[in-house]
Amino acid sequence: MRIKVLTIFPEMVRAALNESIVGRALEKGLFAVECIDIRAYAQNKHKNTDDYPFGGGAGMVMLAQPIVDACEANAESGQRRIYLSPRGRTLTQRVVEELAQESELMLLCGHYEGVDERALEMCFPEELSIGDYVLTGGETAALVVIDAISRLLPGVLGSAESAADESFTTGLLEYPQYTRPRDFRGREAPEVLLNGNHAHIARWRREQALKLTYDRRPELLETAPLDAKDRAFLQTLRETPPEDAKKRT
Ligand code: 9D3
Repeated sequence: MRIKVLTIFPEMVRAALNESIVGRALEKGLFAVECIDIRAYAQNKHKNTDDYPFGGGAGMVMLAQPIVDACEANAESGQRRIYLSPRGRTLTQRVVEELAQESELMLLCGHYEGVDERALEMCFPEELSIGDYVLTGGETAALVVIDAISRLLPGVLGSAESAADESFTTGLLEYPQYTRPRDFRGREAPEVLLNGNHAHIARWRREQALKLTYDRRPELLETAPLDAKDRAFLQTLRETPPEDAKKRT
């Protein structure tokens, strides 16, 4: 897959992509990201990429011309073009899975009060939000999209990591994890994890995942695949009064 990111902050996007698992995957050539500086396509002498909104109002609007020129200069056949925008459809793992099937993506990062609508009509038929909160611009949203896509591409995660794609394969929140030391400042790791009974460990983890999901995201239990044992365990939770609400959201 190749992803082209149109942005007025190409160095911000590049810097973030050089780190961690995404950075390693790019180094290995498992996918490619090209950051395209919209300002390089500005035609006016001050290299402005924005102007005052027609009709008045707060803030600035990104000019159509540099965006459309940047898009046309970087078009590829079969390219899927997406404008990151708070008014887009919301990103979900299902959308990420769909995007991970594409071979050519172009992401437009907006700033100021938005982008001249004509640039969107001409080049970006699709809009995508990463959730209902307000960012300063689309760059961090593009990074979220790229991060989520990258971990689905072949070879990016180790086989162990990808097989254990817990909350989206089990449909439940993940069980708690512990590592050394056994006793951290008087807090013992759960005994069941230390004695090596793998059947007990698997059941304990499953029940922890069920309890966390029951407490925090009960709506997930309606779609998660559950067996008779799971249902029996959930019934015991429903019959037990809640003792600790502090971790609830
Ligand atoms: C005046 C109305 N504002 C919308 C709530 C204007 C506005 C604010 C901030 C328009 C764009 C932005 C910058 N945000 C993004 O570019 C963005 C975004 C977001 O803010 N939330 C969730 N997903 C995304 S994707 C791009």
